[in-house]
Amino acid sequence: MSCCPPGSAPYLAAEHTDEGKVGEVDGVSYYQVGSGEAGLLFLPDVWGWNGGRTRALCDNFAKKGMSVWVPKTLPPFEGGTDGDALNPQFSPVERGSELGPLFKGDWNPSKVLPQLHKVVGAMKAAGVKRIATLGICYGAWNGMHLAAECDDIVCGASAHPSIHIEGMMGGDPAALAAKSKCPWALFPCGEIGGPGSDPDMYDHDGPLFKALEVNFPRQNECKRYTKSIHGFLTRGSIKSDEFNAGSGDDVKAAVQECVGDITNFFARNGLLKPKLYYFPLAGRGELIRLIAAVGGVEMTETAEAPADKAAFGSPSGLPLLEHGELRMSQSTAIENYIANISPKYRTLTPGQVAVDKMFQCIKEDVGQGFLPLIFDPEKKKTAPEEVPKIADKWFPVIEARLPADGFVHGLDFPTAADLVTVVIARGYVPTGAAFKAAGGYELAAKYKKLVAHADRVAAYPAVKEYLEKSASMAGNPMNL
Ligand SMILES: N[C@@H](CCC(=O)N[C@@H](CS)C(=O)NCC(=O)O)C(=O)O
Repeated sequence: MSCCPPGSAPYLAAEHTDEGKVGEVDGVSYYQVGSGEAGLLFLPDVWGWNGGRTRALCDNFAKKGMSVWVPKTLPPFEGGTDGDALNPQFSPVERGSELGPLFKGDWNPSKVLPQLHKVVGAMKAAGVKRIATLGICYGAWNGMHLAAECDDIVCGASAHPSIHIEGMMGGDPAALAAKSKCPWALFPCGEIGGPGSDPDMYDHDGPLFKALEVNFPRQNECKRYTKSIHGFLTRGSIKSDEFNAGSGDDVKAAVQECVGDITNFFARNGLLKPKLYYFPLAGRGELIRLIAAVGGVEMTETAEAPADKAAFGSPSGLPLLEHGELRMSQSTAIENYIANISPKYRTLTPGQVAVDKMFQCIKEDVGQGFLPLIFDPEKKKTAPEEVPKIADKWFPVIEARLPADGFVHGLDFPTAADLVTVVIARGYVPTGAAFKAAGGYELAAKYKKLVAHADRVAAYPAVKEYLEKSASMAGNPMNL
């Protein structure tokens, strides 16, 4: 849940001034805001490209680092909204039966998808490299059809999905979902069977969700907004003279929560890059960097700490991580998060993940032992006796778990457990500096297996490439 109090997000205001511009590609108009490689194709509800708070939401997603595009695809009905879809006063609660002919006719995906493909082309031409779709109600029906035929979509999300229109048109929504080429996050509304609710096909036990899980196991998400009604994200608590899907501060709070859920799902699926805050040295950051490099997660990094570390859950220390709306601290937790979202590490078993975590914690214990010996001038004097003691306490434990050949889990790629050995054997802060303080402790002389394992891991192509570029592994900005 967002930490902001209800009403504070600018997209919740009744009035909104668009921050983007209108463009056109091959006869299809669109609203566009934001820039960069992360593209969001916003597929609106039955009020179209300028309905409710659609553009306010889009402007907000743009501020999170997305290039947002909203196609205008529907011939207007009774004047529409800004020339698209339904007019703002149209009530689907009272007149829902009038929508069927539109869904069968000009609003059918067979008419809409060719237009969406043109906008996807324009997005790519503008430099977008990764595309997520956000389908609102009816828009999710188009989104699911697009996800079945378009290889460019990395993930889809939907608030109050109406993919069940596929069933109303004689098709099978689950069969459609089974064709999706990407995972989805679904946010249906209401108590199942209650007023303003979405059907249970979207829930974890529902046929549509299960169909998505076949090709993307454990990558799909569903969270039911039981206290909100269908339509709340774009039309809850909007201008009073328009059709409203619920009203009041609770609805606004749910909108903020849902925007956060959508953003974080997009982030986890590679649309947005995580940002690491850490010093240019190994310390508690190097394993995070290595896991990202081998796991296939592109990260950005800065040594400039944010003003509000408390928002990350840290009283003062780094590393910190920012991803989507996620703000977090604690190196081991960050290592776990990056491994969790890594495409490479998706198939690790709970047992393998647990052993990786064990190695990560041992690395932290080793660090806790060495850090005072390199930073505290008095304790530094004891390094010649203390460093071998710490080494003899922990390194035999590590060596006992290392294979004579290959990697810890017997896979053809190294995981966090293997990468820990590289951080210990090659990182300057704290191990290299502690060895120096001890008068030149020779790790390779006593712990040959550990060093040989680190060498093997360092030769793995992604690690090798990382080490060739890394300034932090040997980084010593404090002259230790
Ligand atoms: N338990 C925390 C410890 C964080 C920590 O102590 N970080 C050190 C650098 S490795 C730091 O920033 N110290 C300065 C400070 O706390 O202000 C973690 O694992 O991330």
